[in-house]
Amino acid sequence: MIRRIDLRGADRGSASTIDYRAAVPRAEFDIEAATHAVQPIIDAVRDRGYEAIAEFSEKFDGVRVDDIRVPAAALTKALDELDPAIRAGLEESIARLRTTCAAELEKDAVTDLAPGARVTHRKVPVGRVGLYVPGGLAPLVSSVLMNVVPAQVAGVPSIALASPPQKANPDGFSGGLPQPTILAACALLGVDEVYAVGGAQAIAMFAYGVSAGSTSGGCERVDMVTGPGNIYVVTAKRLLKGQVGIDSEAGPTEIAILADETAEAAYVAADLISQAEHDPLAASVLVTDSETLAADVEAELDKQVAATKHVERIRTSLTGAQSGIVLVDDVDQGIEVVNAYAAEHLEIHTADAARVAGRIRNAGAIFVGSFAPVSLGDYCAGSNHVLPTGGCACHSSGLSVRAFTKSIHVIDYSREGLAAVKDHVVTLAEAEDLPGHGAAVSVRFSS
Ligand code: HSO
Ligand code: ZN
Repeated sequence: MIRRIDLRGADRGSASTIDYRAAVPRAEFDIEAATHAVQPIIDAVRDRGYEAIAEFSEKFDGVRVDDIRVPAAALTKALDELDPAIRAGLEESIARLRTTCAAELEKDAVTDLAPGARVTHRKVPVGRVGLYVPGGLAPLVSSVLMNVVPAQVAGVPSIALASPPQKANPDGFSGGLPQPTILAACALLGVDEVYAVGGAQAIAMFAYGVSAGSTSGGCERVDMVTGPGNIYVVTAKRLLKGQVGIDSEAGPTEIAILADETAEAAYVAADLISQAEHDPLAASVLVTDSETLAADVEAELDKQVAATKHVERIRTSLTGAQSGIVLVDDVDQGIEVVNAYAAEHLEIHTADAARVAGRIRNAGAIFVGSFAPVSLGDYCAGSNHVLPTGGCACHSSGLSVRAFTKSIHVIDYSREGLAAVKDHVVTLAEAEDLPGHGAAVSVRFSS
């Protein structure tokens, strides 16, 4: 079912002509096409506020929402009604995330360069953030934690969250609110500003803000939007970047596994399936130097996929052009391939997995050895699961405390400190033909 890509015997080394990035293709994610659909939504929300949002909710989510702000009572009720086992899982996940996030907090860097010459790199949390949590194929309650906890630990004073309104269902759920587990997680985390708004309209709402009106509360604009979403959400973030800060773009999920003959085929197959379960466009890629393992994983996939709940979605993803088993000569070549691919998630199932992990430069997150599956990171490892996709891991990082923190250089020089470098400033300003710059320093020393 899954295709093979054979890179064995390829010309390697510095003169290599193989483009490993192209050898492992990715899902087509046609942002250009989505732009035509998304720009009018953004414009409408900017111009007509919550009335436009209500129209889009009716059109895309199939439900009329008169007030976009979720009432406090709905949050409390959702938490009261939360299954205790789910609550226990969320609490463990929150506790682990808080611990890792606390360790990530950076101190101000204070540097005394000379007498009276101090530069401080001050860390400041972003003032207000809008976190987006998709509903979609699976409502990702874990994404609430992954967005909220680092923002809270960073010290962000104002946090709002948006998630699509659900349709009414026969179990008595009246509709118009985000998925109840998502609301419960917000309540558990103390996030009380929640909006029943999904898709591109949610991102536009955060970027521009909307005023309160006769039937609805408003939403103040935010400084930064984070969180995963479908192609419309990603496109809206790209179009609104600049107007608002964004985290890295999160497209369809990806798992790459680098494995040798020591790997357990059943684990490898299960992990490939786990991420394929997200989306027909999800990518599952195995890179191995073992023909035997490749065959065993293929057999395991046949067996395990048939027994999964979301069999169609998984089959589409595993048989898609974005997934495959890549055969390489040895683990060294495998490392080159996975570094070029820059997967969102990379698992290492090789002898001496920790050493191999140390040679990985590009991955959103690295999972070391047989007992660190991506599912662990999705829920409860203490790491973040909002990670760069589409090869962006070669320049971007996953969500963390740092994503919610900015820094400011504070320059604190006395007369003595300035005197020591004044001639350099004047010379450099003249070299750039900007004598006014030099004069701004000299004036302080002309007696
Ligand atoms: N694997 C997804 C996150 C997720 N999985 C949430 C399950 N729930 C992207 O990293
Ligand atoms: Zn997942």
